[in-house]
Amino acid sequence: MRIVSLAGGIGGARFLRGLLAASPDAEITVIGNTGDDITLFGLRVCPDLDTVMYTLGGGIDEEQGWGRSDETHVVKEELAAYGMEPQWFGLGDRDFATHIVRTRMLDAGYPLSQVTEALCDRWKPGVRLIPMSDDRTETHVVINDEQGRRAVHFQEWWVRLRAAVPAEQILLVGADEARPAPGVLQAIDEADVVILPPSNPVVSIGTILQIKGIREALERKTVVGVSPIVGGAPVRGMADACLTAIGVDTTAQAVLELYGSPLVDGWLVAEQDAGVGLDGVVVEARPLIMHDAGAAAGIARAAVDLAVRLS
Ligand code: GDP
Ligand code: FO1
Ligand code: CA
Ligand code: CA
Repeated sequence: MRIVSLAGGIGGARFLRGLLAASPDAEITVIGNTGDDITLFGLRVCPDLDTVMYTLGGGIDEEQGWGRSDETHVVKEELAAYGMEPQWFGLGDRDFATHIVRTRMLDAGYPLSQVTEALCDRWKPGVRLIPMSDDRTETHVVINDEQGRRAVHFQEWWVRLRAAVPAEQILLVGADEARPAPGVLQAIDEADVVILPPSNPVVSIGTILQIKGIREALERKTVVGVSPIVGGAPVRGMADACLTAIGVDTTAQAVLELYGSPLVDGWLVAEQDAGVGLDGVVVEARPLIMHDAGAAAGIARAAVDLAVRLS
């Protein structure tokens, strides 16, 4: 079976680990979000691609959910001693190596999709990981605080400001010109089923859906989504601040309506959210907390089973 899954960072990666366990014989293609990407100290950092690659490749900091296991921060401390900014984003020593390799390859002219493939040669994530686009896009957030109204990079809003300053607008800079990376539309066309994991509906899934042609390709497929919102709150992180910014309630119902039909054909919600519904969508309620890899596998199996039944 051929499965395509979109993915952001932690929520996507943990779900994918479950999907690999639940469907060991499937050919899985992951379309990764690159809206979180940022250039720091001259290095291109792709947090969501790296979170997927490290999680599936066994190199993730399990507790934190992002960054490398067994990490040290000597370079960060030395940069800070020089007064180098920004100091609000913590790159670890091992992680730095990934960004150095990536940046060298990008500067040599390789597209991000080929760079990602090369990085995955080391990590062997067990899936084909493709960035949503080789064209550079970045999520920026319009805020209004004591320094006035301005746009900041998504990471500055998320990490430095902890999404505590209300977002007036969230935009994907470069979206109009960005094309899907090679292989993205073909993988979707050839997929038996498509899964939307419980990733951030605005800055992970919503971002990927903004790349020209991706939503239209997905609408031709059987798509099952897993709600990242359980009992009216994100399971982890600050997705509620992102949803509020685009005028969407933090509920499993509102996220389903945001994705909408005909995009979504099946929707998994938590048991306390039973009652959610939308014309044209089959909704199932089941436990949705990924306590461990086994729980994630159970959720992934339920998503694939529903998709197969609907296809
Ligand atoms: P990020 O890029 O690291 O923020 O990760 P994603 O965008 O892939 O996923 C973030 C979303 O995952 C958040 O909105 C969480 O609510 C959701 N999430 C995290 N853990 C779980 C879980 O165990 N169950 C469900 N249903 N959602 C989860
Ligand atoms: N998240 C933080 O909250 N603080 C950090 O200093 C930080 C550094 C970082 C470095 C590399 C990386 O791949 C991810 C990193 N993250 C950090 C996570 C990341 O910024 C966000 O959680 C996601 O981009 C949001 O989806
Ligand atoms: Ca992300
Ligand atoms: Ca559909």
